[in-house]
Amino acid sequence: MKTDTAQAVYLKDYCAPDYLISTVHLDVKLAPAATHVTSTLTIQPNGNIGKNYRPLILDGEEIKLDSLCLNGEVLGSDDYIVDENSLIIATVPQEEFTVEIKTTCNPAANTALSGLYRSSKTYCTQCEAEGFRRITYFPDRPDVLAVFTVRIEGSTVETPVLLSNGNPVESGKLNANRHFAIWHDPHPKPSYLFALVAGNLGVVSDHFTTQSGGDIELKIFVEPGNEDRCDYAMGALKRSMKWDEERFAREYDLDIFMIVAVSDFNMGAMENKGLNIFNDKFILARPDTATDADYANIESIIAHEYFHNWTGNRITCRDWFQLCLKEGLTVFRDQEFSADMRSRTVERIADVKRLRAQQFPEDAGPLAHPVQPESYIEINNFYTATVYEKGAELVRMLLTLLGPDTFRKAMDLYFLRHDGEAATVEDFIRVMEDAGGIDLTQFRIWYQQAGTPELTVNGRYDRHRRTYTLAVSQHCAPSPGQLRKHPYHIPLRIGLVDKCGEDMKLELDGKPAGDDLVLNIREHEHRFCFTNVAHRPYASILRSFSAPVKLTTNATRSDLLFLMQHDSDLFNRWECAQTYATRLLTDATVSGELNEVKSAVFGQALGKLFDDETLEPAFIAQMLTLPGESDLAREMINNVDPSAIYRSRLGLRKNIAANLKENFRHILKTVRLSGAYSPDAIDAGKRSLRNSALGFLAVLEDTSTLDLLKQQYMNADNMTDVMAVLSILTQTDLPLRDELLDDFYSRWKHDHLVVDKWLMLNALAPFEATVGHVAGLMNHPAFSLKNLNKVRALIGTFASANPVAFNHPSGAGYDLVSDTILKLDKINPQVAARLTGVFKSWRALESGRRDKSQLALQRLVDSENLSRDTLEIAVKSLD
Ligand code: 0A1
Ligand code: ZN
Repeated sequence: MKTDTAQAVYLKDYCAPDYLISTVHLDVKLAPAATHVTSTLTIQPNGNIGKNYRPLILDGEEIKLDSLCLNGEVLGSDDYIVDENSLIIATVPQEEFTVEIKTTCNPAANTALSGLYRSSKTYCTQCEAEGFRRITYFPDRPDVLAVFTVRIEGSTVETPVLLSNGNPVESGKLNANRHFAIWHDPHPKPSYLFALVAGNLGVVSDHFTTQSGGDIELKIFVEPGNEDRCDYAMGALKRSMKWDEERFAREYDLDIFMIVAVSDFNMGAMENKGLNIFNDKFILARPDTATDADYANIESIIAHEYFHNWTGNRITCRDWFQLCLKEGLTVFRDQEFSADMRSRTVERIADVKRLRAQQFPEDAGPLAHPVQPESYIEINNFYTATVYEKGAELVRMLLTLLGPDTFRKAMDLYFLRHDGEAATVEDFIRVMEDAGGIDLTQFRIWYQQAGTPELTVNGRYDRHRRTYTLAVSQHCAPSPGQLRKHPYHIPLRIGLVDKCGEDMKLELDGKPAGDDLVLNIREHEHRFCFTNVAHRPYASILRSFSAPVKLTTNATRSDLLFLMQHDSDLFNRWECAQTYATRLLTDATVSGELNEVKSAVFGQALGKLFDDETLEPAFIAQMLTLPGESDLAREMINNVDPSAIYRSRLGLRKNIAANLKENFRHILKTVRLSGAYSPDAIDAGKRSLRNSALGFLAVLEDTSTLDLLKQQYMNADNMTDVMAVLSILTQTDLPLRDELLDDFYSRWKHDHLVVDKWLMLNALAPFEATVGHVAGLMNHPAFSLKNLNKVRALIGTFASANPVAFNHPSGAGYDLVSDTILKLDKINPQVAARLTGVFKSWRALESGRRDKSQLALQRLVDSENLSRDTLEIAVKSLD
């Protein structure tokens, strides 16, 4: 294998650092092509090294060493070795000593966006996971925690704002239009949490009073002119701060909390201590430029980064194999926050949809890896849905197993025991065991085994004995490097619903068991016998999706239709609708024919929901959303023909639209929004229901609906309703589609975030001709390969959200994407590698497309000088 030459890093090889750093003084003199950095480190040997004397090895990459002093003495070139990746000083004192390192880096040439780079004219940094070594030589590993003091010097014209972590200490003017600022962060932190920002930025300020009375300054920095788009982000930040105090008793711990929004960023955002840096699409919002979904993302990503202050920063990771310790836990926390701010059920549905769309295919394909991997080649490739989303599900299962009160006590203990430390997943589990008084030995398997467990649950009612028996079995298919799997400890939440739709009082083997029960599944097979069951119940299995498994049950279609109406667990009502539709659509895709009767019955069941006034509009909108094409492809397992799936799904939408058109018209008349636009969850839910109704009516393509679409586009006072019209039209080839898309572009071509939406809309048209159209757009002035948000909007959307066009039978879609990857790899390997992940399900395709996607991947592997990042993903995908 070609990656054999690249060194893998193994969890089992972890060794504590030889040297610790207590303080870092950084002096950064900014200039675009030559920024000078002086780093003064106070260093101590870690423990008694004794006779096994160790050299001091510092990481460094793409920087030039200018000079080196040890305890004030200049070192000559014989005293150290510098190579591409490190600086080694062979002999250092065995008591505390200082090292002063002078280096130069080139932010203007840094297109990888790791280390110090420029976004427009703003200097900014990204140090997770291993970017700090591109700024200065340092032990760039998360278990070396130091107190940082940073002096930044720059031009008063280009960089009037100079920011770093912690609290401001001093600032002042210098000669020749230069000035400086000094920042001090009292909390010891690993280098990956270092940040520096300098530029000409506008600022929006506010403050927050903590529960203990501390006054915290809050600041959001943006490009001048964008200050009017920060209100929602600021509100979200304050809500996050309050929530973490109320829910987890976590207070903020510096005098100031800052967010900077930049338009060039590898990921969504970064939790640098006291100075979060964001991709600006997750900060900037105004009703006319951002959709409800954008607002919801902003709220949850602000919360996520803020929550990292405790889960990630105060308690950090010992090494990168512990990534899920901070990420899984923090995703869990942001999900809980969103559930409290919005509708718990709708949030849960969104979380599970995301898990299934992003993590399940990862777990089922060649890139499958455990939540805690055992090895990696490039750590940046391990910021995955498995670590984040499945990692969050594992924390949620612990909450289910411990119960809310005990879980909270366990979290208190975690903060108490590990504050200020670089901790491990094992530390976290041990805390859960100690506080919960339970044995989680078997539960640990969730962290170690890749793959999605398949759970089969079959219920059988015995009328004579009045018993209901659930036979439960679990199985997990082999994944790369793991052929045999141990059984998991699965918390299975269930209820039995009676014929009136009420939860039955459960009796398990003659003993009362409540009405909502968590069964502990630990073996390959189990049998649970419910006694004294008056009639055949409707089994509601895996309530609230209590474990990240693939569930198969023997529920009949009429069971599903009944539970869709009556289950007290709203998540499962949605799940039953999804299961019904999935069965219908996979059958239709295989047979080439949609069962009209079953479709009509399903439509009627959906129609009944409109009469239930207890249901929130946002929930009904979710019920109306059919499983996506990729969801269906995943269910079909192999021989997947994306065009056939698309046709069956459209067929069912047409059937439902025809059967429910009066209901949909009624929704448009009666579900009304009054007053000015508000992004709150209730109004957003109403808009999503209205737009879902409009979407169904649109597949009928009658002139009255086209008029409605045009009217809504023209009259809308918000981007949600505008985007809804355009997204609906994107699914058609009506002339109105091009007319409105052209109008949209000419209205918004000055606004880079809205232009991204236009690129996405263009990438989504589910027609084979879209391949050529997307290729053409790569030459449009709106597109640039150097701007990652543009690449993600056009090429990322095309490859991950348009199965029909990406999987063009000729292979043209694959070639377009692999050509782009090759070009992007030279600019930004991290993002190129991420894009390569779109090929992960190639093996499931029908043979023609399978061969062509394999060729596209092979072309990547065979190309000269591919980065380590992209090579790792491409090679593993082919394995
Ligand atoms: N820790 C951030 C995500 C992040 C990860 C890696 C990055 O660069 C390689 C940047 C950001 C978070 O979880 O939000
Ligand atoms: Zn995170």
